[in-house]
Amino acid sequence: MITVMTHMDADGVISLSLFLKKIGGARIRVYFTSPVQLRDTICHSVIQRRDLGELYIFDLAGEHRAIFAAAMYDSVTWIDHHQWIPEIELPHVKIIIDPKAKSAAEVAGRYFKIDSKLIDIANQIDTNNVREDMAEKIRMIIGALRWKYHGKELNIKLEKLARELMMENFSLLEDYNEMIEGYENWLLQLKEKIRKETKFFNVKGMKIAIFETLESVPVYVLSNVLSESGKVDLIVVLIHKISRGKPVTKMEFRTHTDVDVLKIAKFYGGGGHKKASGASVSDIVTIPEVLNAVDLLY
Ligand SMILES: [Mn+2]
Repeated sequence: MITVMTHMDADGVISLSLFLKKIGGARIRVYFTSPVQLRDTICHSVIQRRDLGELYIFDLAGEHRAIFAAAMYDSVTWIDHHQWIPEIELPHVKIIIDPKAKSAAEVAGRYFKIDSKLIDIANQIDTNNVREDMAEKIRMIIGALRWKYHGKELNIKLEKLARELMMENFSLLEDYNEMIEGYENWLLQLKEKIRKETKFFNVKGMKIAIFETLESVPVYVLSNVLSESGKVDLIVVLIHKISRGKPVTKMEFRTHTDVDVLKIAKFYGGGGHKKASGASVSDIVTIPEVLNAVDLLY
């Protein structure tokens, strides 16, 4: 059995669709995860299994510990477009990275020699430059699924969507309309909250916007709302959560300008790329602390 680990976003879902197309829709094990959780996801996936077989990883930046974890599998094909250089080389772990590609789906399409309308859709969504209704619809469906479901259930729903997209029969997507409506109502309230609660700062001539929240939010929505009142150099989202009885701060970084947001993500032990990055810190991260970090790094 083939195992796939892919990013829990539109690019990750579409990369999976392309792979499914490549293997004729065969049954596989799928895990949707994030760069920060990748190593844990891999470790979890090997428990009580004898024949690990092939592992495919899409749209997830890694580091040496994740590579070593992946290396437990018989062979690994790792396709990504984030800005990172693998620290170790192993003969059975093939890592294909193209940071110039607009999406991992683009790299996957080239690697598997699959041409599909889905690649352009992934490009539009991943660069937050949605031009077509179908791209907007797919982005809304994934946002709505992540809003409505969690854990195993979300995993099943996202795989189902990837299989529907694989067929490129977009009329199937009409079934999501009702859920999208509920999600849109929630989004309206979120936008209101963003306009009211985002705090602005100026450090070293950089315009910084910080939004604190207790629940995960679609970061592109925040970025789009903030752009209504001019370009922001550094957008920071602080998501405060409790995990296993301890505080965790999930951080997201974006920019409307040329500021390299990968730098601050790395400072907090995270990753991503120059325009979009994130980190997860096992502690409470406060606004003054972030501003200090910006002052130090830029
Ligand atoms: Mn991507």
